[in-house]
Amino acid sequence: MEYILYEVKGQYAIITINREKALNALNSQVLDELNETLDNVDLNEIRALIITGAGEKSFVAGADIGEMSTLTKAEGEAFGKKGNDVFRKLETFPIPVIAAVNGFALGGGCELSMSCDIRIASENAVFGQPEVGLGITPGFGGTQRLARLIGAGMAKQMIYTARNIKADEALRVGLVNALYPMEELLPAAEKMASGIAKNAPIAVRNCKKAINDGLDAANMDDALVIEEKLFGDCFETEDQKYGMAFFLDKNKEKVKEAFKNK
Ligand code: DAK
Repeated sequence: MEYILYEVKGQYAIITINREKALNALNSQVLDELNETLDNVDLNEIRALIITGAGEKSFVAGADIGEMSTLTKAEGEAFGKKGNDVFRKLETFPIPVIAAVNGFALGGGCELSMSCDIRIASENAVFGQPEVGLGITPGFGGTQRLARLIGAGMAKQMIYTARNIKADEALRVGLVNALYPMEELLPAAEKMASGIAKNAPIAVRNCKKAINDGLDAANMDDALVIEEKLFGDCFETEDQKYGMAFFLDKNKEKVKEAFKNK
């Protein structure tokens, strides 16, 4: 692959958008390679993903403006669909995805980060949806995900004004969970990913699905039915049997031994 690096680190993996000369802007090839990378993640081994950008200046500075500048209406729609499909794949990916936002996250870059489960950022990060300044709407889910994440009022302000916000404001409005000096960002993401990977994998996956599907449900009653089903689904798994036996049994070593090869 030309623009995507994929590094497995035990039970988690790091995807790096590697197009530093163009501030990791998303052209069709980057989107295709990201899609293929996700298809090839070994879900029997990998329990969490991190997505970041190459270098120390930019996570992703948006969709590739050069490529978009000559698109026809039909091609624009196809490009939007390509991005939407891969971002939705990420959003509904069975395992948690952490965006380690290391600089500019503009347009499609902000949208990419919002398709991830968790966003943490470097102190030099800048977020924004500058599309209306370019004569277009956000096209990779920005109008929908930003409003859901930070509320309609602040999302509308960001999108209508096309004003970028700095990391501290992104933290204040809840667009990111935490800020780190650049050199501490990836280690923090890795610590979080390995912490997630230590927990019961079926339960973690079911939590992601319950939260996502519940947020899309028509009402709280439907949402709670989704949770009930995914809660029930955890029972009779080795993870559930082990987790509860380990808590209840005074002889922890015996429990570890009994479940060693399961
Ligand atoms: N696309 C292509 N190239 C980009 C780029 C981008 N988005 N952002 C930066 N680059 C390239 C620059 O052209 C430059 O290339 P060279 O001139 O060196 O060849 C190189 O990266 C370094 O950038 P700068 O020289 O501009 O660096 P500065 O530090 O001066 O400025 C910047 C950094 C991030 C403030 C600036 O590069 C910038 O404003 N970039 C554009 C940011 C932006 O507007 N991004 C949003 C793009 S719009 C849709 C589908 C998708 C979308 C919408 C609709 N449908 C089909 C419905 C998505 C839209 C977007 O994402």
